[in-house]
Amino acid sequence: MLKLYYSPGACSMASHIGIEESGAPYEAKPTLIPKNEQKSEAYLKINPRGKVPALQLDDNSVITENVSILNYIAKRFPDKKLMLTDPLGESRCLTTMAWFSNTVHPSFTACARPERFAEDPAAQVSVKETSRKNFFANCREIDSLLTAKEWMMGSQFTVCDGYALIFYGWGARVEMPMKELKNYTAFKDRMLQRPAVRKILEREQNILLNY
Ligand SMILES: N[C@@H](CCC(=O)N[C@@H](CS)C(=O)NCC(=O)O)C(=O)O
Repeated sequence: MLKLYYSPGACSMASHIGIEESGAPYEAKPTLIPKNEQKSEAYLKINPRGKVPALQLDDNSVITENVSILNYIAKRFPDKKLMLTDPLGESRCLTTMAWFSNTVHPSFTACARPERFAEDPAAQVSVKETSRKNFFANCREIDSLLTAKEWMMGSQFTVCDGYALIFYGWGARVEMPMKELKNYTAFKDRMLQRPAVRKILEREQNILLNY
């Protein structure tokens, strides 16, 4: 059976929602960041980078990185139509997920963990302030990408949507004015109506259940 290693509230929720939406049987393996379990000897054998998510396949091979895990899930369970299949549509889906991974997520990390980006405490204050602005600017861009759209890719729900939801929750967690972002907020409300999404938010005790 597929095994998904995740930590509640972390970026692994993108893959968690993706696999739940696929309808495939899988085992959810909590790997708690607050307890540093992602750095345990056992987990480093799964992902030597010590990060969640990781997806372990039946033959024990492991896929890491949300973009790659989500692409794999969409391709392995094509009946669920979790990715656009025409070449341009697929590229657009990957483009957005790559941007989430290489820009939006790191802007939040720099805001939450400035010590990873500057050793000097005074510089950390500046890193935190700047990255907080950068992260919210990225959330505004997501809001504008959702203009007149039901889902990130338009009328079709894809694996990109669970990924987009994470940043809304992170912004809420650090008390950014997420409700000002009208398209993003309406999208969040639509996401919460999906049984698979709700199930994962409940399993992870996500802030968005009561936001
Ligand atoms: N680009 C990676 C990022 C993975 C990542 O940074 N995961 C974080 C959680 S959001 C983590 O495991 N952090 C633990 C640590 O850095 O010790 C992906 O999208 O899968």
